[in-house]
Amino acid sequence: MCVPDNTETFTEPASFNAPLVGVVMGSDSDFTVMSAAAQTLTDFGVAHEVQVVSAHRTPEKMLDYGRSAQARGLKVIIAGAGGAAHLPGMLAAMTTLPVVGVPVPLGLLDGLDSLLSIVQMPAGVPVATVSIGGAKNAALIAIKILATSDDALRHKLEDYSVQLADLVEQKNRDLQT
Ligand code: RP5
Repeated sequence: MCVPDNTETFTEPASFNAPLVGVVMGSDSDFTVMSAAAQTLTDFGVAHEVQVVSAHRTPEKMLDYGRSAQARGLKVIIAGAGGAAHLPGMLAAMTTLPVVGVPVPLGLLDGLDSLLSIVQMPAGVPVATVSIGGAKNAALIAIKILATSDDALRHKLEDYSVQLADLVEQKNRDLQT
Protein backbone atom coordinates (compact mmCIF):
# COMPACT_ATOMS: atom_id res chain seq x y z
CA MET A 1 0.00 0.00 0.00
CA CYS A 2 1.32 3.44 -0.90
CA VAL A 3 0.19 6.30 1.31
CA PRO A 4 1.23 9.70 -0.04
CA ASP A 5 1.81 12.11 2.82
CA ASN A 6 1.39 15.33 0.86
CA THR A 7 0.20 16.73 -2.44
CA GLU A 8 3.75 16.86 -3.89
CA THR A 9 3.50 13.11 -4.28
CA PHE A 10 0.75 13.64 -6.81
CA THR A 11 3.19 15.00 -9.40
CA GLU A 12 5.47 11.98 -9.42
CA PRO A 13 5.57 10.12 -12.76
CA ALA A 14 3.89 6.74 -13.04
CA SER A 15 6.23 3.80 -12.57
CA PHE A 16 5.90 0.02 -12.56
CA ASN A 17 4.85 -0.04 -8.90
CA ALA A 18 2.82 3.13 -9.03
CA PRO A 19 -0.65 2.83 -7.53
CA LEU A 20 -3.38 1.92 -9.99
CA VAL A 21 -6.25 2.60 -7.62
CA GLY A 22 -6.69 5.62 -5.41
CA VAL A 23 -8.70 4.97 -2.26
CA VAL A 24 -9.75 8.30 -0.82
CA MET A 25 -12.09 9.27 1.98
CA GLY A 26 -13.43 12.45 3.48
CA SER A 27 -12.13 11.77 6.98
CA ASP A 28 -9.91 9.32 8.77
CA SER A 29 -13.10 8.31 10.61
CA ASP A 30 -14.25 6.74 7.31
CA PHE A 31 -11.37 4.28 7.38
CA THR A 32 -13.27 1.78 9.53
CA VAL A 33 -15.47 1.28 6.45
CA MET A 34 -12.94 2.02 3.70
CA SER A 35 -10.29 -0.34 5.05
CA ALA A 36 -12.26 -3.18 3.41
CA ALA A 37 -11.49 -1.64 0.01
CA ALA A 38 -7.78 -1.37 0.78
CA GLN A 39 -7.70 -4.92 2.16
CA THR A 40 -9.43 -6.35 -0.92
CA LEU A 41 -7.02 -4.57 -3.24
CA THR A 42 -4.14 -5.94 -1.18
CA ASP A 43 -5.61 -9.44 -1.36
CA PHE A 44 -5.68 -9.20 -5.16
CA GLY A 45 -2.20 -7.71 -5.31
CA VAL A 46 -3.36 -4.42 -6.80
CA ALA A 47 -1.09 -1.45 -6.10
CA HIS A 48 -3.07 1.30 -4.45
CA GLU A 49 -2.79 4.37 -2.29
CA VAL A 50 -4.92 5.53 0.63
CA GLN A 51 -5.50 9.18 1.35
CA VAL A 52 -7.82 11.45 3.30
CA VAL A 53 -9.09 14.08 0.87
CA SER A 54 -11.98 16.18 2.10
CA ALA A 55 -14.25 18.04 -0.30
CA HIS A 56 -15.07 20.50 2.47
CA ARG A 57 -12.00 20.70 4.72
CA THR A 58 -9.30 20.39 2.04
CA PRO A 59 -11.03 21.53 -1.16
CA GLU A 60 -7.80 22.55 -2.94
CA LYS A 61 -6.25 19.17 -2.23
CA MET A 62 -9.37 17.50 -3.60
CA LEU A 63 -9.10 19.53 -6.80
CA ASP A 64 -5.40 18.66 -7.15
CA TYR A 65 -6.11 14.99 -6.54
CA GLY A 66 -8.78 14.85 -9.22
CA ARG A 67 -6.78 16.84 -11.76
CA SER A 68 -3.56 14.86 -11.31
CA ALA A 69 -4.95 11.35 -10.83
CA GLN A 70 -4.72 10.16 -14.43
CA ALA A 71 -1.26 11.64 -15.04
CA ARG A 72 -0.01 9.88 -11.91
CA GLY A 73 -1.05 6.54 -13.36
CA LEU A 74 -4.24 5.87 -11.46
CA LYS A 75 -6.87 3.93 -13.41
CA VAL A 76 -9.76 4.03 -10.93
CA ILE A 77 -10.65 6.13 -7.91
CA ILE A 78 -12.64 4.74 -5.00
CA ALA A 79 -14.06 7.58 -2.94
CA GLY A 80 -15.89 7.14 0.36
CA ALA A 81 -17.62 9.81 2.38
CA GLY A 82 -20.43 10.20 4.86
CA GLY A 83 -23.22 12.70 5.52
CA ALA A 84 -23.04 15.52 2.98
CA ALA A 85 -20.91 13.20 0.89
CA HIS A 86 -19.67 15.39 -1.94
CA LEU A 87 -16.20 13.90 -2.43
CA PRO A 88 -17.01 11.17 -4.99
CA GLY A 89 -19.08 13.49 -7.17
CA MET A 90 -16.59 16.34 -7.06
CA LEU A 91 -13.74 14.00 -7.98
CA ALA A 92 -15.83 12.64 -10.85
CA ALA A 93 -16.21 16.20 -12.07
CA MET A 94 -12.42 16.67 -12.04
CA THR A 95 -11.26 13.52 -13.88
CA THR A 96 -12.11 11.22 -16.76
CA LEU A 97 -11.18 8.21 -14.61
CA PRO A 98 -14.03 6.03 -13.36
CA VAL A 99 -15.02 6.95 -9.80
CA VAL A 100 -16.63 4.39 -7.51
CA GLY A 101 -18.50 5.97 -4.62
CA VAL A 102 -18.89 4.39 -1.20
CA PRO A 103 -21.61 5.82 1.08
CA VAL A 104 -20.19 5.74 4.61
CA PRO A 105 -22.86 5.42 7.31
CA LEU A 106 -22.70 7.98 10.11
CA GLY A 107 -24.54 7.92 13.42
CA LEU A 108 -27.94 9.48 12.75
CA LEU A 109 -29.38 8.46 9.37
CA ASP A 110 -27.82 5.03 8.89
CA GLY A 111 -26.02 6.12 5.71
CA LEU A 112 -29.13 7.01 3.72
CA ASP A 113 -27.92 10.62 3.64
CA SER A 114 -24.53 9.48 2.32
CA LEU A 115 -26.11 7.19 -0.27
CA LEU A 116 -28.40 9.87 -1.66
CA SER A 117 -25.60 12.45 -1.69
CA ILE A 118 -23.43 10.15 -3.78
CA VAL A 119 -25.89 8.36 -6.05
CA GLN A 120 -27.97 11.32 -7.26
CA MET A 121 -25.45 12.68 -9.74
CA PRO A 122 -26.53 14.84 -12.67
CA ALA A 123 -26.42 13.27 -16.13
CA GLY A 124 -22.93 13.56 -17.59
CA VAL A 125 -20.98 13.16 -14.34
CA PRO A 126 -21.39 9.55 -13.24
CA VAL A 127 -20.34 7.98 -9.97
CA ALA A 128 -20.63 4.20 -9.78
CA THR A 129 -22.24 3.99 -6.36
CA VAL A 130 -22.12 0.85 -4.25
CA SER A 131 -24.28 -0.01 -1.27
CA ILE A 132 -24.01 1.75 2.08
CA GLY A 133 -20.73 0.60 3.55
CA GLY A 134 -19.97 -1.41 0.41
CA ALA A 135 -16.23 -0.76 0.31
CA LYS A 136 -15.36 -4.35 -0.56
CA ASN A 137 -17.56 -4.29 -3.64
CA ALA A 138 -16.08 -0.94 -4.60
CA ALA A 139 -12.67 -2.59 -4.68
CA LEU A 140 -14.02 -5.51 -6.68
CA ILE A 141 -15.47 -3.12 -9.27
CA ALA A 142 -12.08 -1.43 -9.52
CA ILE A 143 -10.42 -4.83 -9.90
CA LYS A 144 -12.89 -5.82 -12.60
CA ILE A 145 -12.15 -2.63 -14.51
CA LEU A 146 -8.41 -3.31 -14.30
CA ALA A 147 -8.96 -6.95 -15.27
CA THR A 148 -10.36 -5.95 -18.66
CA SER A 149 -6.75 -5.41 -19.70
CA ASP A 150 -4.96 -7.74 -17.25
CA ASP A 151 -5.36 -11.50 -17.77
CA ALA A 152 -3.64 -12.43 -14.50
CA LEU A 153 -6.08 -10.29 -12.56
CA ARG A 154 -9.00 -11.77 -14.51
CA HIS A 155 -7.87 -15.25 -13.51
CA LYS A 156 -7.74 -14.16 -9.87
CA LEU A 157 -11.34 -12.96 -10.18
CA GLU A 158 -12.34 -16.30 -11.68
CA ASP A 159 -10.67 -18.11 -8.77
CA TYR A 160 -12.42 -15.78 -6.35
CA SER A 161 -15.82 -16.65 -7.85
CA VAL A 162 -15.06 -20.35 -7.45
CA GLN A 163 -14.12 -19.77 -3.81
CA LEU A 164 -17.40 -17.93 -3.20
CA ALA A 165 -19.39 -20.82 -4.66
CA ASP A 166 -17.36 -23.35 -2.66
CA LEU A 167 -18.12 -21.41 0.50
CA VAL A 168 -21.86 -21.56 -0.17
CA GLU A 169 -21.67 -25.31 -0.76
CA GLN A 170 -19.67 -25.77 2.42
CA LYS A 171 -22.38 -23.92 4.34
CA ASN A 172 -24.99 -26.16 2.71
CA ARG A 173 -23.07 -29.19 3.88
CA ASP A 174 -22.85 -27.70 7.38
CA LEU A 175 -26.64 -27.30 7.42
CA GLN A 176 -27.07 -31.01 6.82
CA THR A 177 -25.06 -32.02 9.89
C1 RP5 B 1 -17.49 13.58 5.85
O1 RP5 B 1 -17.86 13.93 7.15
C2 RP5 B 1 -16.52 12.45 6.03
O2 RP5 B 1 -16.49 11.66 4.89
C3 RP5 B 1 -17.04 11.73 7.23
O3 RP5 B 1 -17.82 10.61 6.86
C4 RP5 B 1 -17.92 12.76 7.90
C5 RP5 B 1 -17.55 13.02 9.34
O4 RP5 B 1 -16.19 13.37 9.44
P1 RP5 B 1 -15.49 13.50 10.87
O5 RP5 B 1 -16.20 14.58 11.59
O6 RP5 B 1 -15.62 12.16 11.56
O7 RP5 B 1 -14.04 13.83 10.58
O8 RP5 B 1 -16.92 14.63 5.16
